[in-house]
Amino acid sequence: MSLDADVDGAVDAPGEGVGAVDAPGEDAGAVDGATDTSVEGVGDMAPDIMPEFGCTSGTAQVCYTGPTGTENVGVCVGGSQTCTNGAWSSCIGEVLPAPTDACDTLDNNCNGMTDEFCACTPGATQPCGSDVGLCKKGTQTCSSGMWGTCAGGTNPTTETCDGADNNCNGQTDEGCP
Ligand SMILES: [Ca+2]
Ligand SMILES: [Ca+2]
Ligand SMILES: [Ca+2]
Ligand SMILES: [Ca+2]
Repeated sequence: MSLDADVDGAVDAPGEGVGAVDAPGEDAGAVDGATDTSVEGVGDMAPDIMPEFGCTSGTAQVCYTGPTGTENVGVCVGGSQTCTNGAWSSCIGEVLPAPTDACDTLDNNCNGMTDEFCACTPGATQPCGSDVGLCKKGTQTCSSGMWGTCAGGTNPTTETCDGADNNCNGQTDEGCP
């Protein structure tokens, strides 16, 4: 029998799979995070504090349901909710982060950076094109965060034997006899 090679490889693999048990246990802790630390697993049997339930009808409080750290950043602000029949209403008037940051000079996704995905500020202009040979630079304008087409300039043309650099590559009448 020749067992040597097969045995070594088979033993190692199953042991590594045990680590997968950790993941389900972590999910339970997210709901009642404050009570977990001292009592560990036994704490589930003692529902002593439930601060999230119930309210006094007619009262109001500020609220914000966006991700932590985004309130009052960029366009994001909190709202208010009122207590009716012992339950809080939904949060009214809050502004939550947008999925992306539109190119509008505002921090729409509330990450502290304004228009971070935009190449330019709407309405801005810059020179474009080439001023080599017969070419003249034009101007392009920023629209929706992207530079528009180059307008007002002179673009390269096919090189002809006319004493000028028509294709704007820095060489005059290249290829001519
Ligand atoms: Ca923006
Ligand atoms: Ca942003
Ligand atoms: Ca040329
Ligand atoms: Ca030419």
